[in-house]
Amino acid sequence: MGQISGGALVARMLRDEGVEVVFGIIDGSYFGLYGSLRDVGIRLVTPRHETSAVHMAGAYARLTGKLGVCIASNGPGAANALAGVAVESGEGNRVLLITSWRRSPIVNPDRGGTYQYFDQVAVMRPMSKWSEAAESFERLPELTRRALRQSHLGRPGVVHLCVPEDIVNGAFDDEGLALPPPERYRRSTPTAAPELLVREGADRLVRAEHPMIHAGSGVLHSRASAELLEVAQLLQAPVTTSWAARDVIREDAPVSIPMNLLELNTKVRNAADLVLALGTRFGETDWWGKPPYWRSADQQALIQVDLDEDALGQNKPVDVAVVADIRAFLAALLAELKARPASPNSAQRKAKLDAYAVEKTKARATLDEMLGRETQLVHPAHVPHVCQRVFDDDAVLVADGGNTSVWANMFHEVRAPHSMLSTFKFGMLGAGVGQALAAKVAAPERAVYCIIGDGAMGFHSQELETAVRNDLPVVFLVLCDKQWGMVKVNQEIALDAKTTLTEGALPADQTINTDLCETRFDLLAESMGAVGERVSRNEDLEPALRRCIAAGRPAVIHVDVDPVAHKFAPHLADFKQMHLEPGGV
Ligand SMILES: Cc1ncc(C[n+]2csc(CCOP(=O)(O)OP(=O)(O)O)c2C)c(N)n1
Ligand SMILES: [Mg+2]
Repeated sequence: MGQISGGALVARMLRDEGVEVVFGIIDGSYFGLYGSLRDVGIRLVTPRHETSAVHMAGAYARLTGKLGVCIASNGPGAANALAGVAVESGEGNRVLLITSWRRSPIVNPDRGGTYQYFDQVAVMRPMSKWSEAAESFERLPELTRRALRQSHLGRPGVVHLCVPEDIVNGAFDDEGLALPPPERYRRSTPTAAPELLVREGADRLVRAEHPMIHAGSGVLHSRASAELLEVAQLLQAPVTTSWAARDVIREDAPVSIPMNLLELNTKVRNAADLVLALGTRFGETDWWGKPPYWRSADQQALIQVDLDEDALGQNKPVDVAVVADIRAFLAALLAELKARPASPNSAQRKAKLDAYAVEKTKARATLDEMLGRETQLVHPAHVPHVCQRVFDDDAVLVADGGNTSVWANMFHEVRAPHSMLSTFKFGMLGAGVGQALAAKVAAPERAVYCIIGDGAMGFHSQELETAVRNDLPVVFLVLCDKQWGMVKVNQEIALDAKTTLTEGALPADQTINTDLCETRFDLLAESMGAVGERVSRNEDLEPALRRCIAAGRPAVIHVDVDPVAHKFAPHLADFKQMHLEPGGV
C-alpha cells in the first residue's frame, strides 16, 4: 500500500488519455497536480495569463484533434481564465480546464472573507458544458472520468473540473485504486450514422439538380477533410464553409467556394436545390441559412449531419436529420455513392462548377486590384499577400484584430486543411497570441505566423516572453495604424458619413477614444529576447519576413500601415448587413 495525492491521480488519468501537454500557470494550491506532470511524461507550458492558457488549449485541440488541457489556480487564476472559457466554449474547442479551490471545510458553505475564493464552479456552469468540484478523494476518479467523458460528448467545448487544495495536494492510500483505461469509461468509437438515413441522403444527393455542401467546424473536429473533398468531387457539388471552418478544404480545389468571396457564396447558396450541411449550426456568420443569402427552405432541401442533435433544424428547416460523427457519415455516404450509377445531372452540375470557377477567378482578381494601390505606408492587403508567397502551404495563419482580421482573411487563400486559427465566433482581440504559440507546440515542424492588430496585440503582448522562454519561433506581424481601426471607421461613419468618405477621416477631436499612442512592438519584442523588425514600405516587408524566418526565433514585425486605407477594409458594409436579422426561412 502506498500514498498518492489527488493531483498525481489526475495526472495519471490524463496520461492514460494520451495527454502530452498542459497549459497553465503554477501555484501552491495545486502543486500535487502540476508537480506530478513530469513524472507521467506530460509537458507543462506556462503562459503569462490564464486566459492565454485556455486559448492555447483550444488552439492545440483544434489543430491536433486531441483534448486540450489547461489549469488555473483558485480565485485569481480561475477568474482570469473566465474570458477564455467563454470564448473557447463559443468557438467549440475541446478543452478540459482543471482548477484548484480552497479546501472544502472553509468554503462549504462560504463564510464570506475566504481568501482567494469565489464560486468558480457555479460561475463556470452556464459558460461551459459541465462544471463540478470533486470534494472527496474517493470521488475524484469518478468525477475525473465524468469530466473526460463530457469532453468527448457531442459538440466540443469547455469542461471544468475543480479539485480543492486539500485533495489535490493531500496524501491518500492508494489501496484498491483501479484506473480503468479510457475505453472503459467513455465511448471511444465515433457515432455511426443510421444506414437508412445514409441511403436516403445518397438518394437525394444523386437525384438533386444542383446539390451543394456547407461545411462547419464539425468537419475539422472529426478530421474529415479528405472525405469531404472526395464526396464533393464525386457529386460535383460546390463546397461553402462557415467562417470558422475555412480551412476544411484547399481553396484552390475546383469544388471550393472560398468564404471570402461573399457574392459568389450567396450565388451558390441560392442556386442549390439541396444542401448537405456538415457540422454547422447555420449561425449568424452563415447568415442563419436564410434568404436572401440562401434559397428559401421551400425550394431548398436540407440534409443536416451533426453530433449535437439540438443543432438539427435549429436555424434552417431540415429534411434529413442525422446525428453522427461527420467522418463516419461521409465514409458511409461515399460507400453508398460509389455503389450507384453517377447522377443523371452530372453534365449540368459540371457546367455549373465550371462557371463558378470562372467567377472565382474574376472575384479574386477584383479583390487583388487593391494590391496595386499606392500608399505611403504599407498597404494592409500587402501583408497577407506577401506571407502567402513566403510561407509554405501548410503554414498556420492566425488572424487577430478588427480590420486586420478582415484584411488577413480577404487576402489569404487556404492551401492545406487545418491551417487557420482565429476566434471566428467571438472576434476576441488578443486571443491570437496564445493560439499562435499553441499552434507551434502542436505542430513544431510547421511554420506559424500571426497577423494581428496593434489594439489586439496590446492585450497579450507579454506572451512574447512565453514564446522566447519556450523556444516557439512564431512570427507576429503587427499591423500598426495607431487606432482601434474597425471601431473607428464605424464610429466616423455614424458621426459624419459624408466627411468620412470624402476626407478619409474626421478631425481627431470629433471621434470618441478611437486613437492609440504608438507602441514600438519591435522594441518590445527585443526587450523580451525576441527578434524585432520595423517596416514602413511595401517593398521592405518580404526581406524583413525572410530575416525573421531565418533567425529561427520568435519575431515581431512592426508594420506601419496606412491608417486611412486600413480603415476601409473590404466588405465592412456587408458585415454590418449580416448583423441584421434576415427575414424568411
Ligand atoms: C476583447 C475585445 N474587446 C473589444 C472588442 C471590440 N472591438 C472590435 S474591433 C476593435 C478594434 C480593433 O483594433 P485593432 O486590434 O488595432 O485592429 P484594427 O481594426 O485596427 O485592424 C474593437 C475594440 C473585441 N472584439 N474584443
Ligand atoms: Mg489598429
